Amino acid sequence: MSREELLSKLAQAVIDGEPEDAEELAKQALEQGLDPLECINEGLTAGMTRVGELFSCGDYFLPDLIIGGEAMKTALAILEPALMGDQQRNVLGRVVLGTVEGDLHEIGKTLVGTLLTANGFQVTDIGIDKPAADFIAAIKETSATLVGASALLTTTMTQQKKLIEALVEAGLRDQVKVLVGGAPVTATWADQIGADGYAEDAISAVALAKQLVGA
Ligand code: B1M
Repeated sequence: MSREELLSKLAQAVIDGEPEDAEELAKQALEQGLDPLECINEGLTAGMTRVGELFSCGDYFLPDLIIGGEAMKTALAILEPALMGDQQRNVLGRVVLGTVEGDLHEIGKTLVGTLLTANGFQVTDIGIDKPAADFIAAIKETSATLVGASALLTTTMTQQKKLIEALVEAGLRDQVKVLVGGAPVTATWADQIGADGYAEDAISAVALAKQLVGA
């Protein structure tokens, strides 16, 4: 199968919500020497974007989002270890990463964590639907100097602001740089809430994280 065909089939497996196909295609892609990051961006994420569009226009419903997410996660489980091949030995910085309270979207956040880890950061992923208090507890526990908050809903973006306010209240704002991201998040929003940076995708999150910790 050609590269284009494989990427298109990976996207289709997510659109159709077929985890087994997605897994098989991901394995095949690696066997054929495709770049795992290209498979994620041009295959799986392209499929997920289409799922979102179909949901927006009313052709897809919640179960379609769930099964599309499952298909993407199954393929990521095959592709992400291949990304880790580039892992460096020196720890560039300690990061606490999570999806904010009220938000159950985990795929983008996890991808950001994987690429940060692959590029030398020590990542504590606290998971999804996490209140500011959980981020703060993890920052204290790990002495992290960077915190990443993901939000995929316009209604949960405000939790990123609450996190920054809670960091100030806890006296930790000077200790940690705050990185925000997620589909509805913008650089303007990041500025508005006093975050240190906004990244549009996982690759730019790594570049920004390096910049923020001075690596
Ligand atoms: Co939901 N959902 N969802 N969903 N979902 C969206 C986000 C939506 C845009 C779909 C749509 O309407 N077109 C819409 C939000 C509208 C809005 O508020 N603007 C939406 C909705 C409405 C909902 C529900 C409310 C639906 C309902 O119940 N009626 C509900 C809310 C549940 C909740 O969170 N409380 C809901 C539920 C779900 C599922 C749980 C079923 C499922 C997630 C499954 C899972 O994560 N295990 C799901 C899915 C799959 C989606 C879409 C289709 C795909 C999200 C995804 O995984 N994308 C999504 C539509 C879309 O985004 N096109 C949608 C792939 C992933 C790689 O990209 O997450 O954007 P993304 O991450 C990127 C960047 O954003 C960035 O880097 C990542 C990698 O490049 N990034 C960061 C992300 N976090 C970052 C953090 C950083 C830096 C960069 O620094 C810290």
